Amino acid sequence: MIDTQPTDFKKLYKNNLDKEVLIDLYKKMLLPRLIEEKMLILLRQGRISKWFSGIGQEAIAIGVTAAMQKEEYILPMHRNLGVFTTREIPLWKLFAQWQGKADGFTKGRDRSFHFGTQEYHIVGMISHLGPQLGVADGIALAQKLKNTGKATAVFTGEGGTSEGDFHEALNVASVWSLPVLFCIENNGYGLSTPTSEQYNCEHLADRALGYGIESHIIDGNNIVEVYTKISSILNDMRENPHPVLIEFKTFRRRGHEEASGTKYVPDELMEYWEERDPLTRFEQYLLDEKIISNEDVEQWNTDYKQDINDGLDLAFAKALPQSTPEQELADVFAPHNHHQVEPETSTQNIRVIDAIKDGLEEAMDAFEDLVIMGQDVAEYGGVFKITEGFVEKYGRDRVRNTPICESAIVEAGMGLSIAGMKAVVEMQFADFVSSGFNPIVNYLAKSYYRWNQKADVVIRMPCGAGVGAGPFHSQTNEAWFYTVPGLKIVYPSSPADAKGLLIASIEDPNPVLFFEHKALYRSSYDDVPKGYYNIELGKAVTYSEGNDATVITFGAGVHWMKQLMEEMDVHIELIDLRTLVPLDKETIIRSVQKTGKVLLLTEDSLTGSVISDIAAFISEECFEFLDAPVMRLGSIDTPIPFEKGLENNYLPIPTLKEKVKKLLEY
Ligand SMILES: Cc1ncc(C[n+]2csc(CCOP(=O)(O)OP(=O)(O)O)c2C)c(N)n1
Repeated sequence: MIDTQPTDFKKLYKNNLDKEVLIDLYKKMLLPRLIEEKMLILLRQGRISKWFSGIGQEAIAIGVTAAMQKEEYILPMHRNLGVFTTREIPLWKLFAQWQGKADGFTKGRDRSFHFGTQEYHIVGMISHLGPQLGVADGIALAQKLKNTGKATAVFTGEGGTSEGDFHEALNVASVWSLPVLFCIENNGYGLSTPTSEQYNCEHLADRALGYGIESHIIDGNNIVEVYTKISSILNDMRENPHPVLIEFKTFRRRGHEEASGTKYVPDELMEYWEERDPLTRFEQYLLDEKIISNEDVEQWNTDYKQDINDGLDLAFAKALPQSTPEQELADVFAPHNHHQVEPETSTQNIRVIDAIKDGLEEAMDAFEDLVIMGQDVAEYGGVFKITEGFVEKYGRDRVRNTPICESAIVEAGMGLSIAGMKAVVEMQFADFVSSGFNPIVNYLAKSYYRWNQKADVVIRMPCGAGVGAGPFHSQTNEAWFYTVPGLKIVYPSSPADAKGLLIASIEDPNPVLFFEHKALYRSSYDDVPKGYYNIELGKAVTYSEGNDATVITFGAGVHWMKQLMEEMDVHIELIDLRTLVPLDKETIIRSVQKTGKVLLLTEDSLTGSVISDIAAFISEECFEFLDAPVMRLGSIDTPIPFEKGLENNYLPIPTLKEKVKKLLEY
């Protein structure tokens, strides 16, 4: 605990700031304090549902925000009301957000401070706390690449520092020298957990040493210290981009959220920090120094209370969202008009792997704001050599080796998108996406729906079995994402499709998981058009016309079926979905209505697979046209074994012919 000698205010607040600045800082702290006091009344009256109080911590959010430039991004937490008020967001708009009103920042789709606003350069948190630390890295990376001389500030509680995101984000910021101000508000408790059970070092700031970054401990209850020290640190960061870790010592004076109380906090501790209240103590100093008068204080209180009441009246009068499922669905993805670019007539006979490389190169040429990030993607060219030669052509700024930290890199991709750039993130193997799962399904997927912020990130996913690589290098895990609204899923089976679909995925401002089948990388050849062209997402392709049955599949399944059809004398309509989200429902319905029999084939374990869902859709939509039950074939429900024979038994290849016969004979 720090000793701030509250009696000697002159020493405590020693400064050479102008009088106007001191008054401004005081008023900036007064406003959120008064808002909070009002919120506590409303809460008791049952007029708002939840409140995470920052009373007693205001000096941090306000000191940092006041030291930042207006166009510099801040990523605050749930107790940082002062960030929003200092950026001068209209109060009614804030209140409308908290009440879930249509005119709030999220149109009633998310609560409290879970929103961002480009207008005010604020990017609010998601509930998971840690992910925004990596997002700040991405924003700072964009600033650095564009040479804007701007810093980015991101907040976390001391509890949030225990999350892996914290470690990953600090490490990346250090390795890449990103101008991120990491602000830890160490307020004594994470919900009910005291610091002694949260971490085991004296100061969290000490951790910076391990990351090779600068750090400072600042009295978070002293607005003058926060403002002056942060101002000078930021100036230094802007001139010479580098990350800095700040541990602000403070205390959470109210419950984690209002309803949960503070029973577990010893009285002496509460009293100690009450005496060190950042607002009343500073007020006393300003009064003692005759910088302000009691009349001033009274006047500002009256004015602000009036502003708050006016804002509340306005917000209460605002309408709740009136929406329909159609309108909500229309806001899951950022709008994107596909502009067809037809392929050139000249072609080259190349493999899937070459086509992906070619497509990536075309996109890098077309979008100068596109950055590729992944493990070993720079000089080494990635483990599959897809980006070989890219560093020489595009430079290391745009082709970035990353530490092994899938979460932080996905988050950094999100940050680049917030700052107006595009990102392609290469998972070394699709299996490793589990280490970056949280930001994909909770941040990227929900961003546009929550506050209309696009997540312009393509995640490349080298996937699939058939290469004898065992349980952790062979999965085809598209189903993990299929259930999450807000993600597009693309899964080509041929070189020409891979190139055109990859380019279309990069053009699309939405998050796209782009699956690349490893077994097809070097085995599937095609005449692939040269130059830039795209293939619209959500359009299946029908490989063969037939009346006997329909087989719907994607990825390696297309090749298994093509091979089988060469062996069997059958008239099957083979549909390659190519894109799972959006799904080409029209093509599916049209074909099943025509043939009356359908088999859905997947490489994934059958239970919970994407085709299981499509099977349900077909049953509902095409029931009257069916002459046989909708059939499914997938891998068995085990992990993917390593040994070739076992892997073969796992896959549906040995049983495919029987299944097709069964369907045809039904
Ligand atoms: C991943 C995740 N785990 C748990 C929670 C529940 N939770 C929300 S806030 C919180 C405590 C956070 O403590 P800290 O980071 O110190 O911030 P403070 O609330 O003290 O400001 C917890 C456990 C969560 N939101 N997300």
